[in-house]
Amino acid sequence: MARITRGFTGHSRSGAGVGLPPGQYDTGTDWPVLTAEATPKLGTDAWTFTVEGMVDRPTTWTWTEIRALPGSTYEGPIHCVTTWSKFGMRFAGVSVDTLLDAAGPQGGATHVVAFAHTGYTTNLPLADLRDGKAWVTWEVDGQPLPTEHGGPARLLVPHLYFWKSAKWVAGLTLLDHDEPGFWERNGYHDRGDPWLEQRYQGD
Ligand SMILES: Nc1nc2c(c(=O)[nH]1)N[C@H]1C(S)=C(S)[C@@H](COP(=O)(O)O)O[C@H]1N2
Ligand SMILES: [Mo]
Repeated sequence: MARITRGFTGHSRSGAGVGLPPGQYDTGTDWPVLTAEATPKLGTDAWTFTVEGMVDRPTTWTWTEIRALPGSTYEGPIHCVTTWSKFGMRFAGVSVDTLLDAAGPQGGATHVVAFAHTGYTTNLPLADLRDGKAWVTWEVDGQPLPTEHGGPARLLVPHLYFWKSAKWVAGLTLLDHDEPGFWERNGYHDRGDPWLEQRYQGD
């Protein structure tokens, strides 16, 4: 079970720290909905998750199959580039490590494009999805993830701005190069580390 380390005051490679990242405010109990697309009618029967591209074993899980994998949880904050942060979130799902290990990333794979059932895409260095830093999640605070927040399941990469956490996630494509996703093509930062305030290209 991966957690944000409490009381950490130093600076890691990602600049992760405790409390509010620069330029953010605490939204309290409110959880804003931000979507550039129409909220889909996506039932669990139609939902699948695929890991493809530069992997030895391209793999697709159905809803039933992915839920049978060993579970993993995240407790901690999320940070949106529109300047709200929300603390004390409790998400449950599966670690992206479990999914990547099953598919077997090839040595040359360095980057990932996460894609959604709705067409949304976002890019990440493969390292940002490794070592207990990312989840596919279907439960929040003990309840099924609401549709407007990406249910049945979304990607969760809480150490980066929340636009990297693709709602209605459909899979990951592993690449040997970086390929900007939807917001990254529209002026947002390639990596999006909230502690380094990487909001827009050039930050
Ligand atoms: N499929 C999809 N995922 C998405 C988006 C989107 O438009 N489509 N918006 C992103 C953005 S910009 C943010 S801030 C978060 C918002 O998640 P929330 O609505 O659950 O707060 O989802 C991200 N994931
Ligand atoms: Mo966002």
